[in-house]
Amino acid sequence: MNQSQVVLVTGASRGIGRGVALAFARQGAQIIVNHYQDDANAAQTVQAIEAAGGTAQAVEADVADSTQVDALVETALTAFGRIDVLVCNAGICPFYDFLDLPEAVWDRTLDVNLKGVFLVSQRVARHMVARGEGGRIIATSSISSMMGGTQQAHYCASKAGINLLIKSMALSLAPHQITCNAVLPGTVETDINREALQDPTLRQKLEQGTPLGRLGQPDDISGAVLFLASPAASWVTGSLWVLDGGATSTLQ
Ligand code: NAD
Ligand code: RM4
Repeated sequence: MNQSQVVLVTGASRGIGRGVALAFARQGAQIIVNHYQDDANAAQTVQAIEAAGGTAQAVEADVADSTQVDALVETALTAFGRIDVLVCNAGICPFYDFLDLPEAVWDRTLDVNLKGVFLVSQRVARHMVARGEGGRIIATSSISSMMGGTQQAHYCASKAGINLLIKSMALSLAPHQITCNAVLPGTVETDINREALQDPTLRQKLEQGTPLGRLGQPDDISGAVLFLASPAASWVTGSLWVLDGGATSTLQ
């Protein structure tokens, strides 16, 4: 049923976005692999998608820049004719304590993580509305949208913003049968936290705080995204889906 889905995944050159793109590829989807300054990894994602039976094109664009976002959506529509599913996944997490947090890092984090979801979703939603066949928008939020972090005030604020942006979009776009949902991953091992996770104390604390006993991998997230893009989820909108091995269900 999903055989011919056209899927735009932002931040798909590596990590969770690559995992999501590959999961769609295994269903034969056509995928736009967005990234920022990550050509070599994006090329590898495209190769892996093609090996898995999908079709893909890499498109560099900074999701925080409206001109580049316009070009991204135009390129996608020229290449594939339509966008059925948008996965707003691009994100950054520069670690700084609140007292040392530079204004420029606050601005950039909010611009990429939150404004980026707004810009890409608005452009793609306008296309979906004009096309009149509904659509799916899925954002990668985080459990950090529900809990603070000593090194992550800016990141937590950006992810909390995504949650209510998604719920508000769900209301505006429901008349057009465009569903809007977010997944909220716990700690997933990717480049975003690779250095931080080299600290054995932090790693042990995170593992012990996860009832299922291990950190996440990109494929622990992609199944939920596929479900939200599937016909089975046609009545699901405005939902925030925690995927964290139980980490936010325990006080430990
Ligand atoms: P990652 O660093 O491996 O991948 C980030 C991706 O985003 C890359 O493809 C990169 O090119 C892209 N990107 C960065 N800035 C961009 C920009 N300005 N414009 C377009 N693309 C840009 O990290 P990841 O862990 O795979 O993160 C993916 C998403 O998952 C992020 O939104 C992150 O906040 C979220 N997340 C990650 C975790 C985790 O523990 N890894 C947990 C919860 C949520
Ligand atoms: C996530 C998660 C973790 C961290 C990443 C960078 O959203 O909550 O704290 O690994 O952010």
